Amino acid sequence: MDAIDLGFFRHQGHITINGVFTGAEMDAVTRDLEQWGDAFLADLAPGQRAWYLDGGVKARAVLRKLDNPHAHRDAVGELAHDGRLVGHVESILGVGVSVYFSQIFFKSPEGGGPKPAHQDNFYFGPTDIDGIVTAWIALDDSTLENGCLYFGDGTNLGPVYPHFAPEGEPFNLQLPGSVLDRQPMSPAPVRKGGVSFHHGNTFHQSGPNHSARWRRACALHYVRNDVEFAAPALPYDTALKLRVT
Ligand SMILES: O=C(O)CCC(=O)C(=O)O
Repeated sequence: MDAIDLGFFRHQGHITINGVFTGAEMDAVTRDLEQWGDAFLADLAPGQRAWYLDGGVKARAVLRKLDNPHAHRDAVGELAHDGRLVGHVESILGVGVSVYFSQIFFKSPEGGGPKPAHQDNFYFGPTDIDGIVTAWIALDDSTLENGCLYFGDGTNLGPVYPHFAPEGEPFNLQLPGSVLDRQPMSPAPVRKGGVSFHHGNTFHQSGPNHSARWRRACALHYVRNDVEFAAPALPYDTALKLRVT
């Protein structure tokens, strides 16, 4: 495993490492998530539709996301423990890490919606802003066309800003235009099996999917073992915190 360039990560607030996992490994995880997604969709209560469905796809019900796959699917639990990934996470955070929360982001072909710019540390309110890193695993190639991530370089070195949520979308916390106007965002395409790591303060967003191909990703939010979500903006189930090392 090549060492992560920590100087680059600390300066930019994010770094991409391609080739952490193989394409075949990603296909196996995706097949499992498709089964889980189908079952989840079939049982989805009407009151939860806005939270989980992709508003950008009108023709049919398509999932936008699923929460805590590390706790519900063995395939993702195995990724969370995988030494090829955990080695990089521990280079950033230090030895002794847990997954506190995780998400699958589906971005459906022809209309999967954008994710507005935000800082994970506003959502999580951790006890140490430097004690958390998100490992965003590309289950598909993630490109400019299908809605790759964009980052605000160096925003990890700035503060956590207040976020707002649009009416009826409490889950869609986002940075205000007055802050974003001053901040260019750079695209960060990732090849299938690659991992993009970002600091909890780093501004990030993703565009809509204009392509005919899926853009799916698994985000594992790692913390150093002593870190808690002390002031979260949304509810998180602390019982699902998974000690990895
Ligand atoms: O995949 C996306 O579109 C959003 C990812 C994200 O917000 C995250 O990993 O923290």
